[in-house]
Amino acid sequence: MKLSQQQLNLFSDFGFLVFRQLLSPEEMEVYSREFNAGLDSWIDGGKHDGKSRHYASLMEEHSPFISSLADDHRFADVAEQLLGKDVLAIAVDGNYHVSDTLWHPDTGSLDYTAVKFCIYPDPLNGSNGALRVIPGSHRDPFHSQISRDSETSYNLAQAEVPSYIFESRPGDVLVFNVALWHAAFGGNNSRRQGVVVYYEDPDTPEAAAAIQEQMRGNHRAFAQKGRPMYGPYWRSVDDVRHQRWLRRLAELDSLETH
Ligand SMILES: O=C(O)CCC(=O)C(=O)O
Repeated sequence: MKLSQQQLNLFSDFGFLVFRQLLSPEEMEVYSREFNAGLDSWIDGGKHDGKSRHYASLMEEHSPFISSLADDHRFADVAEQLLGKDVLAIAVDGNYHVSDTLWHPDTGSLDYTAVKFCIYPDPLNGSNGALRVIPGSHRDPFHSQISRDSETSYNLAQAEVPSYIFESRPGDVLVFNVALWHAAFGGNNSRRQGVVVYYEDPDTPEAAAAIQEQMRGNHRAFAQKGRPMYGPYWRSVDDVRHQRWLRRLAELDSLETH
């Protein structure tokens, strides 16, 4: 899938892009089924209690279609074009979100770039938990100026902070630069969100160090769940690009969960 210059400009300046109906209704049916099977397989007792956020990897045998999206040209090729270079597929996972997600970016470092594709298997709007993003907040100085405390800084409730609201139907996908500030308000207690995440393949010491630091955090989260981040299913994918991702992560000492 080849992006137009306009799409690249939009992503560069505003930090996100929307693809309407990137996944077909038939694909979303499979997505929805595998999503629940994959997430529930990580829950003792097999059922989300709706009390706290649950996230789990979807890079396993319970969710082969979802896992394969990381290799799919609609995602991997697009990530390469958005970052303008080779990328590394880092994560395919899913969340049952509970209530609001407050404003935050996904990275503490602007030394590396990365993108996150968000897939919501249920229709969402501004009042029931649609993702919101602050356009242009992926770049400094704006990125660092934004305050998490909207009440004190802007005299605004979190949900009143100026933003783009991603109203979506199943099959719509939003991709954002992980430095972009984002949030969601008004969702129910099992709001489903799937993601596919790619980091740039680093070619400076600063980017490599920032990625290694981020990956240590990622692995810690899996270690707490008692599982490796990258299991046998993900490692066995027979695809040249996929195997390069694994080799490169190993070189960066970021493949194994210790
Ligand atoms: O609640 C949401 O939909 C946003 C989740 C989020 O913060 C993220 O994907 O990084």
